[in-house]
Amino acid sequence: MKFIDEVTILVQSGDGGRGCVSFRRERFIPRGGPDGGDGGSGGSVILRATSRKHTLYHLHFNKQFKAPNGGPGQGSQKTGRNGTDIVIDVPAGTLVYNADSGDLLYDLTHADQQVIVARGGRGGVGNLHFKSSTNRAPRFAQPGEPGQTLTLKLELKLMADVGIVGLPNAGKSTLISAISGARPKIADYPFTTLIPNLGVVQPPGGEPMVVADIPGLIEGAHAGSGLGIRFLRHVERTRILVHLIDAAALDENDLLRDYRTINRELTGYSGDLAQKPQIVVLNKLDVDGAERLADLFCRALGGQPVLRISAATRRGLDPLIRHMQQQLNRDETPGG
Ligand SMILES: Nc1nc2c(ncn2[C@@H]2O[C@H](COP(=O)(O)OP(=O)(O)OP(=O)(O)O)[C@@H](O)[C@H]2O)c(=O)[nH]1
Ligand SMILES: [Mg+2]
Repeated sequence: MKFIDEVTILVQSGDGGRGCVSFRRERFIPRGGPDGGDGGSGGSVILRATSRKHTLYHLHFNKQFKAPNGGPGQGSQKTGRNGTDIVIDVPAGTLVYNADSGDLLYDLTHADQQVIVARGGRGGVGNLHFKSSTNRAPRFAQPGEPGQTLTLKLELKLMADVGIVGLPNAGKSTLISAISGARPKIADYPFTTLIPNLGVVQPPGGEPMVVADIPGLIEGAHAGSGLGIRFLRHVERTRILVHLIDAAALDENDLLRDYRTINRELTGYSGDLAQKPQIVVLNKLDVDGAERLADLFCRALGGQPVLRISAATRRGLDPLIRHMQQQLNRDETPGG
């Protein structure tokens, strides 16, 4: 399945049905009164956020949604049928823009939130309603109200509690697969992972945390190099970051350089990203010599806390998960 995080769709609500002009016809009552029913309302188009979708892929091929019109009113005071609503499921974290004006219309941040993006037209009133003492036999009814047509641009910004950032090959995908059910591709070359992956970490006795593996961050990403800029926007809606650094490097300068490169990219994209609480984590501590580089790196960073793990051998993962929980509890602002 492809990762689609942007799509443009056309939505059309149904027209309201027209009201009916009709008169009662009964035996022995030569001129019955008006009995024209109202038209039914047109169907609406509704967007609903769901936790079962993680991309906008399903909208990539089917981009037009037209809800049915309301049925016309009928004689004998019968109301026309209402057009059924169309419900379009989207992942939580979907922003809805008017594609023509560029205005942000809605932000569906949590599952089960729903909005009517195109409201069905109201049905017209039948001639029954126009009966009065001065006009006992109205020969008119209202037309139905027309539906709305709108072009919407949907943009997904993943909502995750924790974003794992780091240069290619740092071990982000290895880490997310070690702590959650996510199974992204892992390999010994940069740019293995091409799309962000979400996983749920379930700490024993704690709240589940949604974690995102954000690939593609490289030098110059914020200015458009590679795919990084597309994925930086997913970092925007994570609450805290795990900044993962490959400690199986040649010398401690590599570690510092990698660390600063990622921080520069975050700052370059937006001040908000740079301000997010960050847990600095050195990975691949199972490799010979990594411990020594880690010591030097920590010294260079001053007193800042740095965790040491091996995602491959699972060393240090429990303390890391506890740290993530603590940071999230400290930072209670939802959505980030
Ligand atoms: N020795 C050792 N190797 C590791 C560890 N974690 C990851 N690796 C290896 O490092 C390589 C890169 O790991 P990935 O998890 O694919 O790295 P990534 O950060 O997701 O890389 P991209 O998807 O390319 O951005 C793989 O060969 C992993 O097996 C670790 O703790 N120790
Ligand atoms: Mg990866």
